[in-house]
Amino acid sequence: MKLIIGNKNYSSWSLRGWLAAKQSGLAFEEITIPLYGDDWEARKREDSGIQPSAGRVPVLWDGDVVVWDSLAILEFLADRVGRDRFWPKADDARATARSMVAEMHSGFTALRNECTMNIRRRVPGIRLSDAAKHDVIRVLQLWAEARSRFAMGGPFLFGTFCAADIFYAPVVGRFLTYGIPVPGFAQAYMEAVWEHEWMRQWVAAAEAEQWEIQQFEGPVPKSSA
Ligand SMILES: N[C@@H](CCC(=O)N[C@@H](CS)C(=O)NCC(=O)O)C(=O)O
Repeated sequence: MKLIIGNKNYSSWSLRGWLAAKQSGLAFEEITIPLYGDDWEARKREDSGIQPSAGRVPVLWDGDVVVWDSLAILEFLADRVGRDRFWPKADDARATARSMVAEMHSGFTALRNECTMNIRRRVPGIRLSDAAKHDVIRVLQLWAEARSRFAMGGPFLFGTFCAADIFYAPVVGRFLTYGIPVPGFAQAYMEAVWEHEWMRQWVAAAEAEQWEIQQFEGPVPKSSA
């Protein structure tokens, strides 16, 4: 299998696809392509690896079979190796995990737009719009519910590392980058994610990348509080 991803520093959907590939336990070759460089628009048109996704990453190739979009990649891999590797076994936990993943995949637009993933960066004290503040509160509510109801077996949302952690890992990065204040239970969860072996690998690679995307490096509005 071959997984095409974007810059590890900036590409949150790539991180999800990559963590899903790691979680599958299957061997895969990883190809990183720099997003938004001078030749990006041309590459989107011409690179056959990312044509099926109209130039978006991540894209997974399994021989001639192609699957794009982080959630489709995760589900494709779950079909290959078994659902239990990705999703909690109990119906109520799995229903909650699936709902949380779907909500992340289709929502949280304000948070995503105002706090773009930038693993290397630390700019604490960002001023968020009301919509983004609402997104932060919603994330914390979801984490609290998962941790209090289903996380008896470990430090992650549903105990052991699963699809929900894969989908919320970039949010952990965003909270760290922009210094979003969180309660203690969330801090402990964020530490567990950041210390996970695969996250350490991803962060080290992001820090080693030389590419800079200027549109994601500009000043951020600061909170006066
Ligand atoms: N819904 C897609 C989103 C993929 C996506 O927007 N990827 C971004 C990188 S994080 C991208 O490829 N952007 C390049 C572009 O749109 O030109 C997924 O879940 O994979």
